[in-house]
Amino acid sequence: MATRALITGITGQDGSYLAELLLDKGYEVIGMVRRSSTVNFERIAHLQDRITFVPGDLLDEVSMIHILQEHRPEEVFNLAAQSFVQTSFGQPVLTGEVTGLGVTRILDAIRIVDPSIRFYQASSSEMFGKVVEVPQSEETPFYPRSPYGVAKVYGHWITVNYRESYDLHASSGILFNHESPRRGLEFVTRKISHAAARIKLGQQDELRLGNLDAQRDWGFAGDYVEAMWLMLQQDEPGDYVVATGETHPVREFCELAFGHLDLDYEQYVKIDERFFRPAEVDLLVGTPAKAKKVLDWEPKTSFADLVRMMVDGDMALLSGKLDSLS
Ligand code: NDP
Ligand code: GDR
Repeated sequence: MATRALITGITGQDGSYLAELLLDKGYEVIGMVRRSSTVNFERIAHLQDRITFVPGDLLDEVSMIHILQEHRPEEVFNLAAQSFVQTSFGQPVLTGEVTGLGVTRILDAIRIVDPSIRFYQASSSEMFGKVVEVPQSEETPFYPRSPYGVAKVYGHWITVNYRESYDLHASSGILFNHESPRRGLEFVTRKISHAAARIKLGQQDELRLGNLDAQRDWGFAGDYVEAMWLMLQQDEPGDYVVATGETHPVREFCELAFGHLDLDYEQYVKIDERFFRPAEVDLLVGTPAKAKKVLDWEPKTSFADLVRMMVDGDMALLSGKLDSLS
């Protein structure tokens, strides 16, 4: 019998890569999707026929209880969230409801329906926020700097609490930024790769960005979903930092992305106050030592390869060589 897994957030970047990985491993994949007036399956178009879609929402515990009762998954990957930090400043309550309390709703549905279900929570390096320690590990104290980061700290601790209170096999992956050609256009890496390609093709004149000095530990999403899966295959649940161990400023991403197209980013990038945040996370760099030791996981894609992959993806998409990035 194939293992059954439920993925929330399956229409997102990570959901698409995780669905691919699980299907390749012979899983039966159930994808929870929220109702919208237009279909947004762009990232999973190529997998659509192999996934069972079920309607549900992290705002609605009843929907999750029904899904678990009806589909009886053995593993649940909670990837759904209001995941954009900038939006969390404008919609702090919604972000708390979805990204924070949503985790309790799904954990509680598991406790009620079948506490033997293994659970993965998509925690985030944004929980570290202000620099307290470098590099950041599973032991580094949290100091979130946005409503999103605060909500993720709640989601992380409620996962730990349900593990300890109800003996759930609940794990939390503290993932540092991970990107891909399927990244949402509002995130800085994809905003840069997409704009560089448009500028190269004469479709755009300039790119407006905020803080170019922020430093991030950027990896490839396709590598990181493997770590999510590995966490649920361990005898014991746990918390794991998933990162590359390298950090780069936004400016360097610009330099490499434009440089890959023989362009000088300084001629096109303009600083725009609208893209600065009320509180910034200046420096993130994680140590994946525990993931390496316990999960035998390591990132495979270098920073330079990631930048090239994203720019090449956008060039292919914008020049009509690809219909979609799925
Ligand atoms: P995306 O923003 O690409 O995807 C988010 C997903 O959540 C989408 O499928 C979205 O559905 C769904 N969603 C949003 N609100 C709800 C809701 N109320 N009920 C049900 N589903 C909802 O995120 P990523 O794929 O990049 O990230 C996956 C997870 O990992 C998120 O929890 C994110 O916070 C976390 N994370 C991401 C990192 C990264 O660098 N990518 C790093 C660390 C953590 P729809 O398509 O309908 O909007
Ligand atoms: P982040 O990703 O906030 O780290 O959260 P994002 O790509 O949005 O920002 C990274 C850094 O770039 C700076 N920046 C800009 N960011 C955006 N989006 N747009 C701009 O124009 C711009 N200019 C500069 C930001 O200030 C920031 O410092 C991502 C999300 O995927 C979260 O869900 C996840 O939890 C974390 O990564 C780890």
